Amino acid sequence: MAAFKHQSTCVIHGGHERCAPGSLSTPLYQSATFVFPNCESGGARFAGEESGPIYTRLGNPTTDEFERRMALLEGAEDAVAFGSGMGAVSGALLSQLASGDHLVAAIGLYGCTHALISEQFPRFGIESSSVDFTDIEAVEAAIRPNTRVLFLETPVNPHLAVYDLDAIVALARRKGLITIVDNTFMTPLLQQPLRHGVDLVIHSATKYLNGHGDVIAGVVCGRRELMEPVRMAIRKDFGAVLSPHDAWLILRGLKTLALRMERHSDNAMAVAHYLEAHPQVARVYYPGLPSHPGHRLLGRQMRAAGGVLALELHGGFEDAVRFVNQLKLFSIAVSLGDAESLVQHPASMTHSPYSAEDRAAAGISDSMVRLAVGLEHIEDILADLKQALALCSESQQSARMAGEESQ
Ligand code: 3LM
Repeated sequence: MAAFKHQSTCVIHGGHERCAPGSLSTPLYQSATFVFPNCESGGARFAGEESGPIYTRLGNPTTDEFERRMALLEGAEDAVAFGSGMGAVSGALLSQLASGDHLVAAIGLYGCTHALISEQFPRFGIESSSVDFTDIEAVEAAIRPNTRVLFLETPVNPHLAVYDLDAIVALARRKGLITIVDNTFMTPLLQQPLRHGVDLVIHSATKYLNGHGDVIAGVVCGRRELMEPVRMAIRKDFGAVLSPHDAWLILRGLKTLALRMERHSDNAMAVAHYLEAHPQVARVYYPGLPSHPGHRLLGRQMRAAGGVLALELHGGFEDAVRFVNQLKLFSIAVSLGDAESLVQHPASMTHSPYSAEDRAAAGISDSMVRLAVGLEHIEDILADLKQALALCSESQQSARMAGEESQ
């Protein structure tokens, strides 16, 4: 695979092989199966003795280009595309774990990942412990003789805690464990976990990689020896395959990833500063802010802080709901990484699969609001936040006055 000096070139050209008619855009091979020139050739392809497509669940030329581009961007030997981010999360984990194994997972993971690990895996004899990965000694203490994997997101969905990849990899190597990192919030443009020694990297490609809110997809990246079972056992036999049309859309979206990540990060940084200085805002969670404990890792493992942030208002839960409902430019929707700014309430939406106790232990309060800052002009974004906070303050004041009158 051709390597490029700059990732901003790789997002456009990485893995592209020009086909005979010379089309600039990657051709879409919207075909479930592929015709063999003869019977011997078909058998040779199944035996891995001849290259060439067989059947789209096993590989497809359009999807292959997405996988080559992702491998180049993450600095991996190979990448395997999945039909969703959860397909990639479960695929990566199941490629490493079997009945009787144990994994240590970071507290505060995307809600369905938490449900997969804590509710589904025990049905198959896979146990887990949930630990704060900012405390490396606690991670070490949770490791058992049957532990195989350390699993984390960094920054964490939704409260943006940042975990130290170098420290976690050092511990994993000492203990002979596999590290798996969900890099969805950063993309390889802002963070490349494999370069820190992580073994497997996952993305929900639904988010920034595609970037246009019209695809559900995932991808796993890593070295060939670990990717072989992901491709040939997990995706082939479990079948969470990506549609070639969706791979084509992601390849198109990827071309602007460098520009988009810069704009998302700049916009989110400005929003974080604005909110941190606002009297109605109790707390802002964004690693770009010097007040954030993960800020020290900016520059060392993250090139920028990305487009997602969380906040809490002084008024608590009711104020949070009022604030979300008052926003006009921000759409009330789960997901992130789209051109449109989105707002959601983690406790009742993305992180509702947690029990109330698990959510509290993971640091996800009922009054937390998550913003996925989009690509709109920053003045329009700030104006929307300002008007929503002003309306919240007005309704707080009238509620207080009504309370005083009734006394
Ligand atoms: C969300 N997250 O709004 P898909 N890993 C991470 C994620 O954030 C997600 C996945 C994996 C959200 C989705 S909630 C119903 C909407 C860090 C998804 C799973 O399977 O492609 O959705 O990815 O935070």
